[in-house]
Amino acid sequence: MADQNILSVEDLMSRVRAIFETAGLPPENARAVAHVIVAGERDNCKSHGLYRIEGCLRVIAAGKVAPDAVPQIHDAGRAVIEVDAGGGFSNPAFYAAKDLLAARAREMGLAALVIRDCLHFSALWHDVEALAGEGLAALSMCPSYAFVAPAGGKEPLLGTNPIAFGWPRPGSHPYVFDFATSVAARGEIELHRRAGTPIPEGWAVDHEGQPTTDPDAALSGAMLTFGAHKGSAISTMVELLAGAMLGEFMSKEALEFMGPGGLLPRHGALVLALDPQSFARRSGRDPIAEGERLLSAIGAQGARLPSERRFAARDRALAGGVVLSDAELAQLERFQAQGLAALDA
Ligand code: NDP
Ligand code: PYC
Repeated sequence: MADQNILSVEDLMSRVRAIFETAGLPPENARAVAHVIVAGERDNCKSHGLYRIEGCLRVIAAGKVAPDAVPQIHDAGRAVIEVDAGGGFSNPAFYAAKDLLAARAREMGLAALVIRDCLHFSALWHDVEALAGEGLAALSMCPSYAFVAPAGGKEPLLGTNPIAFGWPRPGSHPYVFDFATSVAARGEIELHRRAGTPIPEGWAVDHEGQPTTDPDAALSGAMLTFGAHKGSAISTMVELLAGAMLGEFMSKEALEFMGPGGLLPRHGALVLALDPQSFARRSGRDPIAEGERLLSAIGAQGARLPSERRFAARDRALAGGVVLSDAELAQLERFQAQGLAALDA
C-alpha cells in the first residue's frame, strides 16, 4: 500500500546505526545515538525519532559536535558523579555512567549524574525509564535553546527545557512522564512547518509578541511555556539546576555558542536517581506498593497514565514493525547511501 512502509525495529536500528558510523561515530557512540532515535520512532514520538537524524548530521557537518568523543567519568566516590561528554552526543555519556549512577543511588539513597558539554538532541524518557527499570526513581532535565519567552515577557530567554520523571512499577512498564516546559517541543512546530499545517493557538507569539498559529512566525518569534507562570517557573528551575548549578551553558548561552542556523544545542544535563527503598526504610512501608495504590486509582477513574500511549505504540511496533511514510523511507535511504552529502541534495 502507498505510504505504508513497514520496517522491523531491528532493521531500523541497523540502518540508523550504519548512518552514524558512516558519519564518523565509533560503533559504541553510533549504537547509543541510534538506539535513542529508533526508540523514539518505535514509540511514535515523532519529534525525537528519525526526524532527528538530519539535525544530528547537520551538527556533525558543521563541526559543532565531536562524533568520536569518548565520555570521561570523574568519580570521587560521592553522590555527584560527573561524566564529560567532551563535546560529543549526550547518549554515549549517559550509557557510560548509568550503571555507576544506579549503584551509587542504591548505596547512598540518592545520586546525581552531571553530564558536561554534550550535544543534546534526544527525548529524556529514555534515561529515566532505564533507571526506573533498575528499581529507582529518576528525574532528568536539561536546558536547550533560548526560544521561549518567560511568562509576562515576549523575548526568547528560556529553553524548551524538558523534564522527565520515572518511577518503578512491578509490571513491565514504569510510570514515566517527559515533557518540554514549553507548550510543545520545538520539534513539533518544525513538523507542522514541514507539513504546512498551522500550530494550535497558545503555543507561540510572533516577533512582535502577538499570538500566532503560523509555524514560521512561531519559529522566528517566541514559544510559550505551558501553564503560564507555573511552567515558566519550572523552566527557570531547569535553567538553574541543569545550567547555572553545573557551570554549564544556560539556554541563551547555548544559542549564542551555536549561532543562528538551527543547529542542535550543546550544554549540560542533570540526571537524579533515588532509591525508594532507602527513603522508606524506617517507615516500614513498601514505597512501590504505596505508589501502586495511587497509580491504579488514577487508572480506575478512566484517566490514562503518561507513557501509556507510548508503550502501546512500542508493543505495536515490536509486534508488527514501524510504519514509515514514503518520504521518511526515502530520506532514510538517502542518508544511508550518501551520508553527510545527502544534506546538500
Ligand atoms: P508531549 O506533550 O507529547 O507529552 C508529554 C507527556 O505527557 C508524555 O509523557 C505523554 O505520554 C504524556 N501525556 C500526553 N497526553 C496525555 C494525557 N492525555 N494523559 C496523560 N498523559 C499524557 O511532550 P512534549 O511535546 O512536551 O515533549 C516531547 C519530547 O520532546 C519529550 O520526550 C522531551 O524530552 C523532548 N524534548 C527534548 C528536548 C531536548 O533539549 N533534548 C527539548 C524539548 C523537548 P505519551 O508519550 O504516552 O503520550
Ligand atoms: O524539541 O525543543 C525541542 C528540542 C530541542 C533540542 C532537542 N529537542
